[in-house]
Amino acid sequence: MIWKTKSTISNLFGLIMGVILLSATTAIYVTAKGEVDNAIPFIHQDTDKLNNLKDVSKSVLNYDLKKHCATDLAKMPNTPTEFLTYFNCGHVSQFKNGTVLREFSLIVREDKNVSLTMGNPATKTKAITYNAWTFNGTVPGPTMRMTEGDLVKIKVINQGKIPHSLHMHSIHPGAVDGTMFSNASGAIKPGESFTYQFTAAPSGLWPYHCHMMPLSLHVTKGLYGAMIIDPVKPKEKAVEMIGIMNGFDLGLNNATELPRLPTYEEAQQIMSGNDTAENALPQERDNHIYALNTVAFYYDVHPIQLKVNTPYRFYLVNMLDFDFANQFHIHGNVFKYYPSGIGENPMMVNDIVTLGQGDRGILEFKYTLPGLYMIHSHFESQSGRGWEGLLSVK
Ligand SMILES: [Cu+2]
Repeated sequence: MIWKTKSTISNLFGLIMGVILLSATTAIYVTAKGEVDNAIPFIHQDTDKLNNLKDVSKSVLNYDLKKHCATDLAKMPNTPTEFLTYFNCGHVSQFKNGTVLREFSLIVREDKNVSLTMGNPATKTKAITYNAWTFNGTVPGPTMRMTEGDLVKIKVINQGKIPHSLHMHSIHPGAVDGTMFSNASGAIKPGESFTYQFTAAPSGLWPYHCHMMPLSLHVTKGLYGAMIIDPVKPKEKAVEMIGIMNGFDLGLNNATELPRLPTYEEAQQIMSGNDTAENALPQERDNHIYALNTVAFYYDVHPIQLKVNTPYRFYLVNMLDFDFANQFHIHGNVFKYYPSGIGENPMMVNDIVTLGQGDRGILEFKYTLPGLYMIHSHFESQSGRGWEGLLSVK
């Protein structure tokens, strides 16, 4: 009962905060200069292999269409709403033996100012921005999508000042594991690149992230994203979305005890420290802002639009660092849950799932009753600091 009361207060507080933070601008992924960076190329093509390629078959193209693959590969999602349905299936080609080749490029930068709150010009509340490290300019990085059995090449180009790497969960050779024990793939020097090559398997939902040490620094700074390996046999038709639960450590020395966002002034004071060097880790690390897809309370102000009697498939990833656990709780409904997105039979039917660091799964649900429904972490410390939103079902 006590928990329920606290949670309700938290939710109300969050809703009020979300409305207060109503923003005039929706661009969240901005460059240091303030403009949206759409100029980053996402694809690369291995021209050496062109002679062995044939036209991509219709069945492959049709499946990509069903998977809602982005058609303009250079266009990046600019808001958490756009991020929900942004799936990048890479540059696709096909070998004469039928194997599908998917090529991706990820550019690492250490200079992106990402908005973590929305700000409100009416109340002169400025958005809190964070100097992030990014794959292709956004936090999280692009959601890469492929089919089990595809040959995948991910070229990682390091445009930062320190070494970075890419570690994909899923099955792959040790040589492309992307850690300090896997030679060239484990540390790409500034100005250099490395191409990670593997055959996509097994089908499921997999996080990817930089694996340089200290790991928590490279992850919390923003170098992570999701990779969906689809089964050869398509899943049942559903509207699909992706949500990555994340958080940001602002280096607060005297963290507020209340589950609320830091003010802009607090954040400015806090982030004056140098957090760009590997040895600059603060003594204690904690998250002061939590979110689904980076921006605190974003979906309170911009509810996720759903339709009644429509099946939804929600890819959920927990990329939160420092906290042992994170949660996804849905109101007014239940979901089928598939851990890691693997298998055809759900593990459970529930309205809440608790995930450890790096864990993820697929949620499938359908609303029959219209209305506004909350989604949030059931931990008050997380929902009160930004991880909550609304589903608007019509
Ligand atoms: Cu890194």
